[in-house]
Amino acid sequence: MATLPILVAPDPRLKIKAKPVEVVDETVRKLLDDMLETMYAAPGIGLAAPQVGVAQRILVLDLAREGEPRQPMKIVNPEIVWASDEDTEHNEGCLSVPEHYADVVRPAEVKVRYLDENGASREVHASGLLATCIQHEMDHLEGVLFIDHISALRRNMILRKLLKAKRVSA
Ligand code: GNR
Ligand code: NI
Repeated sequence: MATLPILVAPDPRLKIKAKPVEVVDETVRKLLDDMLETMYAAPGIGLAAPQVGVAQRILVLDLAREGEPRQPMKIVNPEIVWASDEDTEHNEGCLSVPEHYADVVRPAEVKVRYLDENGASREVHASGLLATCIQHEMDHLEGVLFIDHISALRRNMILRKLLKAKRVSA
């Protein structure tokens, strides 16, 4: 296993629409494991492949609290097959938008169909933080960040700050 560098906005690779995985093979399983290790090290509760520069429809999640046993979820080619009419608002952050947070409104519950690490089709009915997080990760697969859900004024302010921080550290 290995940790991978996490891309920080603004970065054109975070804006690419990711391609479906054709076969869930050993390469995909290795990436899922490396993404989990990267997510735990960050630390974060989710990570999508575009955040590590891979334009494929792959994501990992683990919503277990500190001190609880790990609950890794490995998700390939996810599709929302149902979303609730009811919305919920959550204060979101993103490992690719470090140190910035904003309230984002999304469907409160979603049913997601996906392939597991063996290529088997599965479904998960997500509510609460899992619903928010899985939709946040699926946005990454479309090249969408949580800051794309807020006003252009705030988004551009955040992007300018991140760009400036990159210039200072370069
Ligand atoms: O670690 C993360 N926390 C989080 C909190 C609220 C809503 C979404 C998230 S996902 C984020 C990790 C990340 O950037 N995933 O893409
Ligand atoms: Ni994110």
